[in-house]
Amino acid sequence: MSLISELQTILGTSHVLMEGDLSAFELDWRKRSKGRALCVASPANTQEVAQVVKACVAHKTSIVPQGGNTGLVAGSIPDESGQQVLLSLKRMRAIQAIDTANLSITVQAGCVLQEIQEAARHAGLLFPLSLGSEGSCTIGGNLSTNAGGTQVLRYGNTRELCLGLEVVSASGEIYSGLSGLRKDNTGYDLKNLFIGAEGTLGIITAATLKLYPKPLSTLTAFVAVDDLERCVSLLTQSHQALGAQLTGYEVMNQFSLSLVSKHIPQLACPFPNSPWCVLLELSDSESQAHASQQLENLLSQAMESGLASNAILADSLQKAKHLWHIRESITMAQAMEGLNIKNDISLPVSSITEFVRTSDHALGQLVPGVQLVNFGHLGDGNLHYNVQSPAHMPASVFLETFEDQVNTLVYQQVKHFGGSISAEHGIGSLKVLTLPHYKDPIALKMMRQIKVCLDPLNTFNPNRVVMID
Ligand code: FAD
Ligand code: 2HG
Ligand code: ZN
Repeated sequence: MSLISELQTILGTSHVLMEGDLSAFELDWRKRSKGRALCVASPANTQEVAQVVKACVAHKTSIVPQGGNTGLVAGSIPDESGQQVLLSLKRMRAIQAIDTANLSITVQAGCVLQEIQEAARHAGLLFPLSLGSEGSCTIGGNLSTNAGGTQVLRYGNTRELCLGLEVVSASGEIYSGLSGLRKDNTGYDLKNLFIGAEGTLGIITAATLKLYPKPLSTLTAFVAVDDLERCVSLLTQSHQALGAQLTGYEVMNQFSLSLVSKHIPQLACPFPNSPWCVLLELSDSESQAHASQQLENLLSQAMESGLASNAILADSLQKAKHLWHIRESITMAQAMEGLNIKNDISLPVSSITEFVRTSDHALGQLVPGVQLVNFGHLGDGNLHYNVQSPAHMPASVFLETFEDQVNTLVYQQVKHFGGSISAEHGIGSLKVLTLPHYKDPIALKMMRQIKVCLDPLNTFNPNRVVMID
């Protein structure tokens, strides 16, 4: 029997797509890479995933797992061969259980992040993972990329939010690790191999995740700051004043905010003349009045000492959402502006100002007039140091002429300052050839050994993250 016929028998004909417009599955979110799938297979449950894997292995066919296809490193689309099965987890979106005493939730991998947040809220609890793509990304994708987002400062990356996983292995066996245990030292921590593996080691089919008590109040401030150095000093001051109550600290340069104002005018920046802005969030378990007092004190000190030049304190949930919406729309506004180079980097917070000063200068010398869309999670030392063509140069010409040189310049700078070339988006196919230049060779060797051990036939997402000869 052909592979397609086998998949149709396992899943039903209507869940094996081969014709029509498959671009939603084959084109990456940034519209920079397009592949071609043999078919799109959409299982309804873990047993079906296991059967699909066994059939693909028998037919020596590789599998690309896909959740919401919001990844930014072209790791969730098939290659151009037309020979890979794209495995969409989107039908597997059940919330399986909420355990309020254990503060945990168990969900299928295709659950959309926002639905998990809502289910937690409904139970009077908080699932803190929060990203601009939360309306369409899935928890399987979040786990597979170890997504970060805007609450990492307080709650950690997706890895820190996961208690257990269910995974289909490359032999089609089901690893049932859906434990809600917070302590379990019975050998290697297998779940942490699959988290951040970008679909190269196994298919995540379900997860048990941590929930938290909902903070009593959450307050948001939008602050105008004259330069990045002051943004870093204000971060230090915020840590000192707010401690663990500081749940978010985002920076945005004015150029990134101007793109939002240009393409989404209802989200115009409140401080259009400020070179930098900070979005700061405080969560408090005492009272709204207590939180307001703390934030007001911090902001008035910042204004008096010259760290801040202006500030707005959102006095309603709606206003807070509006301010967050401005920040979270930068990626979309940048996409509306045109193709660009993304650098998702992390550095010690103490090196960030010097990194940006020297990198801005070097890029200006390489490409006069180059535009920097610089924003990100400063509290985590994570910048989205994105590079846009000069105003007079078409984006396609810019990318063709300068992409490699810009990447090399930025990555060399990252290396010099002791940073990482991927803080939260992963390696995918975009950075797979770059990684060996910046990763410790022994770490890379061990990564390849793990890949060969868990997926000896290179069935899962080949040529992503690590290349196997
Ligand atoms: P996909 O894009 O479908 O897949 C991502 C990777 O995971 C691929 O390698 C895929 O093969 C693999 N994969 C997917 N599901 C599974 C599974 N069940 N089992 C095994 N492998 C699987 N990322 C951040 O970290 N922080 C942010 O703040 C952030 N903001 C974003 C804002 C916008 C507007 C956009 C478009 C993206 C943003 N991202 C961010 C990137 C992206 O949304 C995240 O990486 C997200 O976690 C991907 O989820 P997904 O379901 O879309 O995964
Ligand atoms: C964010 O923080 C995302 O908004 C996307 O990680 C970053 O667009 C980007 O480069
Ligand atoms: Zn980010």
